[in-house]
Amino acid sequence: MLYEACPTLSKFRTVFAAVPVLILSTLLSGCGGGGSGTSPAAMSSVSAPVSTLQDLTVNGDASLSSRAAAKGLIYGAATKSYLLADEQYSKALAAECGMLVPEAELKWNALRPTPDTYDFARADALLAYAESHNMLFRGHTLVWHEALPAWFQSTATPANAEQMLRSHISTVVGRYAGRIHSWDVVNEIIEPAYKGPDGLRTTSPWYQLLGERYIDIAFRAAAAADPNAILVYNEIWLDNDSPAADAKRTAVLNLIRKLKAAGTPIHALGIQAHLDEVMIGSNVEKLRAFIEQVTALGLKVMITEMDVRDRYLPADIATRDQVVANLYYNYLSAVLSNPSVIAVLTWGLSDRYTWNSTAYPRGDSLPVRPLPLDSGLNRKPAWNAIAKAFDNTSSR
Ligand code: 9MR
Repeated sequence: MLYEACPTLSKFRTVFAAVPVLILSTLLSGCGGGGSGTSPAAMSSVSAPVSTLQDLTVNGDASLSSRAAAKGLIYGAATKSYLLADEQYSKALAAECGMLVPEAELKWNALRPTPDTYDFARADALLAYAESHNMLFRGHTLVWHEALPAWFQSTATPANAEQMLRSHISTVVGRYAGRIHSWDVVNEIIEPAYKGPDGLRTTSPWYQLLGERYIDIAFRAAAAADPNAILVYNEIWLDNDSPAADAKRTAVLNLIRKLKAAGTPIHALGIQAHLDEVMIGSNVEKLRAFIEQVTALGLKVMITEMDVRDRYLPADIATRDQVVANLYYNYLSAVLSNPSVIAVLTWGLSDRYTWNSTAYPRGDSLPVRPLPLDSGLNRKPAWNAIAKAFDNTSSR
């Protein structure tokens, strides 16, 4: 199927009244008379502007996971255990995904009702579902500054934090050892905006309790508990072409170098890829160069939480879906050109269930459309974009 070209310029002008100029110029640059091709966005963009007509036709109706697998790649999605009760949805997960990742069930606040107890019921249910449908399973996440239980703040101290961290990791990773493809050992640990040393996220309780060494402790504890899992450092907001993202990418590279030099068992970088409106005019070449630097340090790369916000896009569904799909396609084509990228996961599968509905709702209250399937579980242009990026990439 070939998707609709740009709607009328007047429509864009009305709807985009509040949108940053960069995005607007990029969108218009694909609309015949609208773009001169010399706007800053057009100049910095290495692939087609997101509003141009891209042919996202794919052959056949094979699933995303089988198209990925044909290239030695993995495709999967995040879900929550209670959503499996939605039979239509759980069938779609089984049909499209070769890997599942729990959106919440393996976080501290889900697993640790009290300092001395664990509740594995929901994580176990998700893993059982994945295994019964021949899907791989990811662990997310052992160390994060968010999603800590209410008791954590009053219980963790500089004196007991190392032991708490070690015993949590050995218990949780040990329980699932041999059944987990990869663990997000540490999540979102760099944030140069806080001006801490080496760009480390100084507001993290783990940093405040243990200093930088919590990172090495966590990786070593995970490796000891499951020597076969791929151990991942998962990070957010690495994608944009902005000074903030430049600083973040630099700090991430420095940290990886430091960890490798210390012999920390880190195997992969997770690039979350929660793409936003800024990414629409972005230079994916920078991202590709960053991935090359990461892989030159001996790490694999996983795209771990991909979705595309549509909060500032026009209400018109065909237009919105086209812009979102083009961004999926441009981004994935760029990152998959590096064969060390081994997996792509979306943060959810269908617009029926997405964190963006509450975190980034649209001003006009229309439902958001950031994922490959619509809320009726039908394949959208974003699905075609992912499928085509997989079809076009080379084998791993
Ligand atoms: O999508 C997740 C949401 O349902 C949870 O309430 C939230 C807190 O646990 O975490 C969200 O997932 C985040 C992920 O764990 C790490 N990267 C950012 C994701 C979106 O906030």
